[in-house]
Amino acid sequence: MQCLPGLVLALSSLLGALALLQLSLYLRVPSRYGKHEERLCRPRGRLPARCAWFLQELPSFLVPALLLALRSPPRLEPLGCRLLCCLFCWHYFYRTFIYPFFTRGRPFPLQLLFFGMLFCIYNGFLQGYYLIYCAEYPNDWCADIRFTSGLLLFLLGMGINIHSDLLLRQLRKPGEVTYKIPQGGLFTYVSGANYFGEIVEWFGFAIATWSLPAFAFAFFTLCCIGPRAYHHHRYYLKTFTDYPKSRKALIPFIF
Ligand code: NDX
Repeated sequence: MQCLPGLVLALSSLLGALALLQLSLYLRVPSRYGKHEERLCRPRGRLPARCAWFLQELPSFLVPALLLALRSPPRLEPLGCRLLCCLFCWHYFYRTFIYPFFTRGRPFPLQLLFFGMLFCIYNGFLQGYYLIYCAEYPNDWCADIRFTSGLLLFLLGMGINIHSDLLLRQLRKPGEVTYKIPQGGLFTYVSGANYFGEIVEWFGFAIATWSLPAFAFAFFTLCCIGPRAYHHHRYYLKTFTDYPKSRKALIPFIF
């Protein structure tokens, strides 16, 4: 396989367009899974959360891993390329093989699962293809301020995301499906602490890779889970009269 810069540009632009479509669809009405589903616990047309999240996220790990394995001759240099590709796979290893097995979430709608999988194939291909076949970094990229600051942001965001997902999980006993007020960690400041972490993580990745595909994905993440954080916030304010009034939706002290 060769690098086709036109393909990278076209796929990144389409990802940006999907982000805008996502924003226009879900700004007013939240995507219908989890606490925003209208009819709850209807088993038909749904898959248990563990199975659904595993299947949905698997292509994001598998596609770049396959591209890496298929690359001939193997690309081992420069170190920056390898590290960046590993960061992406590391996140999706967690999201595919760890997160689903601990989730206590509600069954997930099959229709959204289908679109989610398509999205993960698309994005896994774009990010993997770019990093493995196209990206060119100088040998000292690991010492570049963009790489180091982006990596720090990525790690910080990932830490916030994993910790916040853990706090959410601990709100329920096994088998429970009720919603409670999240407490602790960054939830002290925002309703969408896990989303804030994920957004910081992917903007960190974009800065570290300094690439169009990664910026397009960070923008998509913002347009996808940013509105969802806002809808979560409204849901909490409507449902719990004692919900902390100083808590913001997504960005501490600001929004
Ligand atoms: N999966 C990313 N678009 C998505 C699934 C939906 O990873 O057609 C995007 C992802 C997909 C989406 C994906 C892509 C776009 C799609 C969309 C559906 C439609 C849309 C395909 C791929 C589409 C167009 C038009 C462009 C084609 O019962 P429950 O499940 O609510 O329980 C929850 C629990 N919980 C609580 N428990 C007790 N008390 C409370 N108060 C609770 N609040 C929540 O915690 C869950 O078990 C758990 C987490 O819930 P929630 O709602 O906070 O997070 P969730 O949205 O489920 O995300 C889980 C994690 C989180 O860390 C988040 O950052 C990450 O996944 N994520 C999620 C979505 C997208 C994404 C990351 C990204 O874009 N990077």
